[in-house]
Amino acid sequence: MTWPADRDTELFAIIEAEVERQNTTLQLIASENFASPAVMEATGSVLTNKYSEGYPGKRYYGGNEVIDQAEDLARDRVKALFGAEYANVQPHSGANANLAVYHALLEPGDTVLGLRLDQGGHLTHGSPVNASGRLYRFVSYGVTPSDERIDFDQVRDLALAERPKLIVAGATAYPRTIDPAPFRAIADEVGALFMFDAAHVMGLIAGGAHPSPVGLADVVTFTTHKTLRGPRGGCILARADLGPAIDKAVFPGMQGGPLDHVIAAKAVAFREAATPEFTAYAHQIVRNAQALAESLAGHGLRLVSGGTDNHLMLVDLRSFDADLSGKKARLALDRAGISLNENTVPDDPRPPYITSGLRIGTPAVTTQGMVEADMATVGDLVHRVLVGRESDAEVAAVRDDVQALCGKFTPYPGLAARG
Ligand code: DSN
Repeated sequence: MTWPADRDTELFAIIEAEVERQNTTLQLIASENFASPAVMEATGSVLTNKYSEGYPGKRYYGGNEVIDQAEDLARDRVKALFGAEYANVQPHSGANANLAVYHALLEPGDTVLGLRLDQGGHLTHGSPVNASGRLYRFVSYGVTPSDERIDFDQVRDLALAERPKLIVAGATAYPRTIDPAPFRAIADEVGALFMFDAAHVMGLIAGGAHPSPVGLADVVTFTTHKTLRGPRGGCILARADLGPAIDKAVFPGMQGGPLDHVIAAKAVAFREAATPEFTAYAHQIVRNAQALAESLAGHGLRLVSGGTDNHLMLVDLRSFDADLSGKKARLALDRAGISLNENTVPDDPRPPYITSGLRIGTPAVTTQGMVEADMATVGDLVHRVLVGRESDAEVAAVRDDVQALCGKFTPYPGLAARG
């Protein structure tokens, strides 16, 4: 064996720095989580070496008898977890999963309904800068101005007027439960297919904390690394009769060789998500989000829709401090060791790279073991930074308090020295 004998200290020092950052700062990005050691072990396995274009039993390369077992296990586990008829575990990401479904079900130019990006939708739900918006004719629905929840009257009116071939539900920054039932009813009324993009909430669905769209929607797409706490990747569930078209759309339509190491890690995550511990975790994510929302509201911050019933909340900063954009707030919080992202609020007057809001999520801190009382502390820390952002001393003091809090909930204590 002729591996290089010297350790790549340059690169591994960078990884060690990231371990240190994750261990000592607060991760409040709603789409992030801490994967388990078993998920990371599978991701770092020899399965990364294999080429396996095709599907189990129908590959274009030899030597796939072991890989077939891993992919079959992943498919069987995810189907059992969500009660699905069909699964494709190959999408490299949620975006790929969505685009593959469009490729399978639509022709270029077909009409699709999706949630507006600035109201919580995703780039792949028809943004003009995304392939979805360039290839298909997306028409956007939004939230009502009064309660900032999905406007189902508008969804129905648009569906009746536009006669879409597909209706897409799901969001990337929406703090309320999305009930799949009214979407199904509207899709049936106009003869449309119904896809639910459950990327953000699939862990909540696995744990029974949110209603499942599986069985109601024709197709459900999701990522495996958000609330579901698996490796970075995507997945598609669908009615059995749509399976062949979706398989073809993923490979060879959109992707080449699957990431077999990631598929194996998905199998690990699906097993973890089927445990009673994960059910408790999913419910705790929601309780923590509600506790954090309460703390922030108690400090005078306005929450979009007045609160949350999932894993995230959107803070509208405009009434708190007209001068404070989402971007300015995020940069100040970063200096204090609190990671989150700026986000548009409904009908945001600022552009998407500045924004008037913050998106704050609890999946990662809940994995660390934090509970409601800790969320009150986190809310206090966020508020202190927003108020004291011009004072280096105050930001440094919060940074110390963040480190002390994280010291009680270190996600990867064993990794600190290894990288
Ligand atoms: N980037 C993801 C998120 O943060 O929600 C969506 O793709």
